[in-house]
Amino acid sequence: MRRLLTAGAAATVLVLGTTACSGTTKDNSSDTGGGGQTAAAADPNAPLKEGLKIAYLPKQLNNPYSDVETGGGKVAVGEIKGEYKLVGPNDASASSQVSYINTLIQQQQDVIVVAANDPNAVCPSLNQARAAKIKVITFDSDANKDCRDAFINQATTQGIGESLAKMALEQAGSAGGDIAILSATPNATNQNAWIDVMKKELAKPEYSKLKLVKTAYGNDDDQKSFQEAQGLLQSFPNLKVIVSPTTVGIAAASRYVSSSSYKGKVQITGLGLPNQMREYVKDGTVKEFALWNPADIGYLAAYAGAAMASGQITGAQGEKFKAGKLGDYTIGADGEIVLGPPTVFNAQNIDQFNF
Ligand code: RAM
Repeated sequence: MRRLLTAGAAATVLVLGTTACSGTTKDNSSDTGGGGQTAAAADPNAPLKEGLKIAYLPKQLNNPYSDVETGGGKVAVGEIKGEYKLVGPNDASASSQVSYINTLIQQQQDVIVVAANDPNAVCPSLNQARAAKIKVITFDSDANKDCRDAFINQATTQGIGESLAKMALEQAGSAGGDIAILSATPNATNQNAWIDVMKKELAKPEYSKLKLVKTAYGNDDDQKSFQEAQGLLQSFPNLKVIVSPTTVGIAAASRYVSSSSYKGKVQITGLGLPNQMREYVKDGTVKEFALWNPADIGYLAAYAGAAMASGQITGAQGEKFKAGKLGDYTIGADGEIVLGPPTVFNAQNIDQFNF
């Protein structure tokens, strides 16, 4: 089987799409930054402020992915001697985060780090926060760029979409066939952006053997994702691959398939947490999937937020800042900061990862 990457080292990485470090430093006084508001000039030598109140608002609290992500944030906030806070809804529905943002404004947080459940539903509240001088950093799932100061993207959107399509092609085998997507919520900015790239890839001649028959939504709810996986398999008897670009969906689909007659006949791939997927890789249900280290996203977001709240950066393209153990980062177009390339996990390397 053709591998996406050369395996061997602990971190097998996919280098796809563009990198984070594009752009050169511009005259910040004339730049409006990622948020579309006129920003004060950045002072890269300003000291990092201590005691910053940095609040995390993930898509939902009861998701192991969010736990790892915000765990990394907590470590970074500790390193920079800030005050860490974690709040969030129990479901990832479009408007579930609004009341939390309003409370964080009242509490006069310095930075809100948010994974938007919907790119627009959170915008009025996020802009109220910015009007109250709170820096808004999106991570994982972006909001509309007019209502945040910077976005921490886990990898390039293009790279993630391409890797999902490539893994589907590999897992479908030489004859190809029907594939389906099991996504998170219908509004999720991140999954929708990845699926858009994936569909563009599937339209290319090299993917002509694959037919996307359905995109189902498990809403990042374990039970609903399990049922949706079951429904896809029953509705499409010729299904070869389920691609799930969500850690909740891929784990639920794998659990269903691993104890069904579809095991070995239908492949599951997508984005998963190694600790949740290990048993399905070991029992042969899953051959490969991808992800990044979610802890690093939360960690990077804290440093970006602190650099912004300290006046070192404004969110303008080309600005640089330091992110502790992760090293130096440069802000790209539209206030985007890219963590790095994703890793592909398989039976050979999965035991080298613990998250
Ligand atoms: C789920 C969430 C999250 C996404 C990962 C891959 O945990 O939808 O937003 O980034 O999957």
